[in-house]
Amino acid sequence: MLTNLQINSRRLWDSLMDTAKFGGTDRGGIKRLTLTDEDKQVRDWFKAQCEALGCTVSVDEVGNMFATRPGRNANLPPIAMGSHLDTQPTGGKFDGILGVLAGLEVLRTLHEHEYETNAPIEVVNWTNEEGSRFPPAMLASGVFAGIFPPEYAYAQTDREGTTFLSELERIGYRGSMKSGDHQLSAMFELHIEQGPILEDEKKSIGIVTGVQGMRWYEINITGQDAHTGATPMYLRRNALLGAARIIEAVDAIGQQHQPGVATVGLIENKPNSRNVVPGEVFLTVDLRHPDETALDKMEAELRAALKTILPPLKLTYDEKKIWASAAVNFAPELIACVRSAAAKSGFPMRDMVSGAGHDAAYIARVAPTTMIFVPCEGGLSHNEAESTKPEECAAGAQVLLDAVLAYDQSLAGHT
Ligand code: HGY
Ligand code: MN
Ligand code: MN
Repeated sequence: MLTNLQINSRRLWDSLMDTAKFGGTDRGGIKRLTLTDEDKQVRDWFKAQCEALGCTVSVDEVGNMFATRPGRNANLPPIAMGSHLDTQPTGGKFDGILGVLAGLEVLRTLHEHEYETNAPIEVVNWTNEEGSRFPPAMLASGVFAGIFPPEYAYAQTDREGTTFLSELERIGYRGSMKSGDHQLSAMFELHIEQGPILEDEKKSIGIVTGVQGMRWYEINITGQDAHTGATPMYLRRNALLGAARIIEAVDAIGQQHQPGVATVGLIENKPNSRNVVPGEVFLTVDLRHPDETALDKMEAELRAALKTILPPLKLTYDEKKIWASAAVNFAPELIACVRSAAAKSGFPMRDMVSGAGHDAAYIARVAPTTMIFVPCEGGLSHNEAESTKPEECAAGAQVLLDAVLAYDQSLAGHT
């Protein structure tokens, strides 16, 4: 039986707007890279808000935060609502943040109505979902799911050579709890869609059935620094020219394998001087597709492109795959809870697979997991102009509350 508890839309929106000041940019976005001072500020705020509700907040060895509200049956592992508070360098106010703050709104709603659940209910802030500062993405949920050992995360460095561990310790969020020891009954992740489908179809709720496969590569291209005035064209070994042709080839791979996507997102050109023929380029490639076989083909075509394009330009290169997250399907019993919750409120909905990666993709390997999407304006995300409406956030939070309580009721009688 579904309850009549209603989340407080105004309170949720105020929290979203208030916390946007932690790393807020003058273009209305958020720059809150993982494990920076700004990340610490929002973590401290989140911890205080949850403790004020009587929750215990525990932190694991890679900084994942678990704010737990007790339930009737302490033997049941918590039902989690999780996402991330770190952002891209030019991030928006909602990517990840909506999922954590909507979870907080659910806790606040349960608290003010003194509603007792069967299982403990918790909100999780997963460290370094973005993978922008310390690759790969979803790093700490990956440690929790046993994909990466904690030492792998600790050793990751940003482009300045600073390690994940040194920053985790510096901001005081290296917890003592072993990551992954903390069992979960389930995890629900609310997130903006970060694409245009829901808005285009005027749907309020995305019933997310899974996440597509994703792979990241790092490529170094080596030529020779030379004088732009004195070096004839036929004698050049121009690494940036090679990079330009690889960028074109990567885009062509994405075009040919739609709905797959392919992107060069990060490039470093050295020495990056206006009168030096560039001798070295570092670039990254991001390939994604719902089907792993198609991803294999895209990967093979990337490697073939490197082999055919660079040697004729007298360039050498090295390429390494630094990350692969296989396509994942979510738990049917949780998807059913989301569907019934959306139906209860009469929200128009549609099933979909996530194009973006999320912590839920890894948590699904160790606990029943699913996601809920809400639309964002123009499908824009990873952009300071990212936005959505209070009523969209409220609809997502209401469905999150009702889905969690529906699942909690299904656990009644479980010991
Ligand atoms: O890369 C992703 O899809 C996620 O935003 N980290
Ligand atoms: Mn996200
Ligand atoms: Mn993101």
